[in-house]
Amino acid sequence: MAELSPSRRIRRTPFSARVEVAGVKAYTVYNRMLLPTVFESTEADYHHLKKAVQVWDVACERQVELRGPDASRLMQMLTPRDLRDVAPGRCVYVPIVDETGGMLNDPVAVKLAEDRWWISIADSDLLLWAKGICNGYHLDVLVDEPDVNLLAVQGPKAEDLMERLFGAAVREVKFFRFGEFHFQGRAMNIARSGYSKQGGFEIYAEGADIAMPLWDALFEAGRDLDVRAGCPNLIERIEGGLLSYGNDMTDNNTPHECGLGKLCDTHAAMGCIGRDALLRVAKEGPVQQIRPLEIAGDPVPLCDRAWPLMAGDKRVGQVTSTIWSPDFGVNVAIGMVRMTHWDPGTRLQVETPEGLRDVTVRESFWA
Ligand code: THG
Repeated sequence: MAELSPSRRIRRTPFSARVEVAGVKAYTVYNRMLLPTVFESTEADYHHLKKAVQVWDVACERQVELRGPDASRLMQMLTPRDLRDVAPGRCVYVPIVDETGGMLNDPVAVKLAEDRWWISIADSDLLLWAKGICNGYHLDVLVDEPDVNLLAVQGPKAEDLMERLFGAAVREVKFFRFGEFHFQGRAMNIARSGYSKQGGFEIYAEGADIAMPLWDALFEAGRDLDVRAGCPNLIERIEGGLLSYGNDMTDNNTPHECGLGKLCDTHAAMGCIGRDALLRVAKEGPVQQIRPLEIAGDPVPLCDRAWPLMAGDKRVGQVTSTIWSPDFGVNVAIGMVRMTHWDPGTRLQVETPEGLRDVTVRESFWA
């Protein structure tokens, strides 16, 4: 493939200079910002992630800040997840939907205070939607994108590394909670979360000036732990069933189709835009849903468009994420499958760019 021409429209992150020194080999663009995708190779990065610790520049997961007396009210308007019992100090994975119940984003919402949230967004312009709702409803909330840059520390040795910088208390942070820690006199929120199933933390670094000192300190402290620069790994995330907005689902899908129906409490989520639309699908149930799929044969190419999923000559869905898994010795995949064909064990075929392949619907994701 051709190279990506750099320009102001494609934002660098405050970590990009270090990412490049670390030997990044490929980037994608996410929220109009650079996101590394490969360092050594996708497979080498994967094996290392599963046994050591990596530092990921995920600053492209921008924060949409809601601040003001109506912040929690606005947050609840954006999502069908019931947020009434969410206390400050918690992170929540929330589907964000439009007036038709279509998915606009699937961020992690960070509740800083009753009147202050950070929405850690996937790849869509949620800032514009939030500003539009805020202004249209005359809410008393300031909506903006603060200078917060997310750095993830992922892998089985993440705790050991984090303790060296932030002290033993970091080990006490529970899954999807965050606490305030200090680095070089600067306060930063650190959550137990991240886009991998290997465990780890996410550091919400405020102020671009602290980014490189933080990066350098992690590498300095983690030398004997074999700390390396990494990034969300395609193999590991498909094995773990982590969804990718824009790939596995778009605004054409409801949360129920994405398997996120369990996060929706459409009755309780008063004020949620799209509540009426979702009450209908919640009652009837979805007619298609995300499924883990196994593709037979040799390694398939990466999926950069929806591949038709066929039962004979009938189209029954699509495959949207694929890769060869070294640990499981099969092609792991994620797709959207019509209800007539979504039972585990169902045998289908997929039209890859290199021809037809046999597919089996799986019971569960691999990891
Ligand atoms: N961390 C933060 N922000 C993010 C991501 C992240 N923004 C963009 C993108 N990733 C959003 N998508 C996801 C998808 C899955 C998860 C987090 C963000 C995730 N899922 C857990 C799982 O499926 O095992 C648990 C979720 C739950 O509590 O139910 O972690 O990675 N800050």
